[in-house]
Amino acid sequence: MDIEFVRSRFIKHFDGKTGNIYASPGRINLIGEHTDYNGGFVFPGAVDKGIMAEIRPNGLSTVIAYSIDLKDKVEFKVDDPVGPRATWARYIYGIVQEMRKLGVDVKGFNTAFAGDVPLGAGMSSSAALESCFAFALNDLFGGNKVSKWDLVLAGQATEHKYVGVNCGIMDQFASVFGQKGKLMRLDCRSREFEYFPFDPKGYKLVLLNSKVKHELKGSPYNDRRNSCENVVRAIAAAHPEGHFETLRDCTWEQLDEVRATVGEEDYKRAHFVLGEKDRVLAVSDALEKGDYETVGQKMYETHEGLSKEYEVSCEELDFLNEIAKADGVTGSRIMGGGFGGCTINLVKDEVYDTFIADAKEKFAAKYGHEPVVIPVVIGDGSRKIC
Ligand code: GAF
Repeated sequence: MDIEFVRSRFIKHFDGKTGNIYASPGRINLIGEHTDYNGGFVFPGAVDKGIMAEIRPNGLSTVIAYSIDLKDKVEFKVDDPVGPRATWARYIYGIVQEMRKLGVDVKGFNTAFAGDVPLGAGMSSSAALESCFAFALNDLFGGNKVSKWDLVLAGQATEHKYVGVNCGIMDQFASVFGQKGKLMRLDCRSREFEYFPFDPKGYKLVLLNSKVKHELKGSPYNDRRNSCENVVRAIAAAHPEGHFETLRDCTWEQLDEVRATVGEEDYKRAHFVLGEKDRVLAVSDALEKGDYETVGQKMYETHEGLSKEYEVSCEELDFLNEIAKADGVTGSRIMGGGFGGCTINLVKDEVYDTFIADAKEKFAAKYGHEPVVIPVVIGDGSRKIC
């Protein structure tokens, strides 16, 4: 992302003065999908792509925001009870509201921002936007008194209350806490996490963007979460002596006990989540031993579960997964919420070129366009640039 590009647009669309520039990344996730809102584990890392925003307090009580990519300008009062209609502006509005609740005296500001995370690719462009503004407002108006975890939660609350996606905490966590060259294993129940340096010799991580637009808002994402919560409620009712908050607190046996009560669909969803929790732990062990074959095998298992049990795949992503398998790619799976977006692939150097060429050719022959190849570079989290 080019600082001069953002600055030139900020100068052009406002009064010629410059402000501070902040950046926040999108994320990848090695494994641990749909586990965050189930109290499980995730394994994300920030990427070298994200959102960059220039911001300058304007002495008013109005936020004037310009989206460079969409060429759209929106204004709203800091204390407006309703907020703007445009979805992109609601992320900024939500962050303003949540930061005010955290005691930050947010005043009016001008901002122009741009992004290089592909939209709808499942790389969390929205979390990048939320984290960028949460970090910036904390710096500009809050003397950096708000903790990083509260910035994460402000982003999540924005999704829930102002956008309507009942997401977990993985994306905002990765965007705020990311570190160059490191993945992070986060326990979403305790919020404890560890950094894992990730530089697998002889392998590459690459995303293939199917360009099927993934859109969580109004998607069955919230239905998946509801299914998981139904199962927890059923298990809690069957075990009044226990304490069950999320599927993390439930065992395979308890899940089987309530199978008839919850029905096959909810059962399948929860079955995937319990399996995914175990897979993340297996991957952590394998990474510590440098055993990338096991990492890859678990990635394929996750894909299978996301496709058949959680049912968040689509034809195009299953097709990319099949090509990976046929080409001897070590691991491949849908990444992120699903319903489109990317596959993430762990590829041995010696099969990389063949795989990429094959994926482009076969996908284009079937769907009329090539998938976009995005080599993964693990970058830093939210930061002030200047
Ligand atoms: C989306 C959500 F925003 C995350 O919280 C997470 O649930 C993910 O889908 C699936 O793992 O990115």
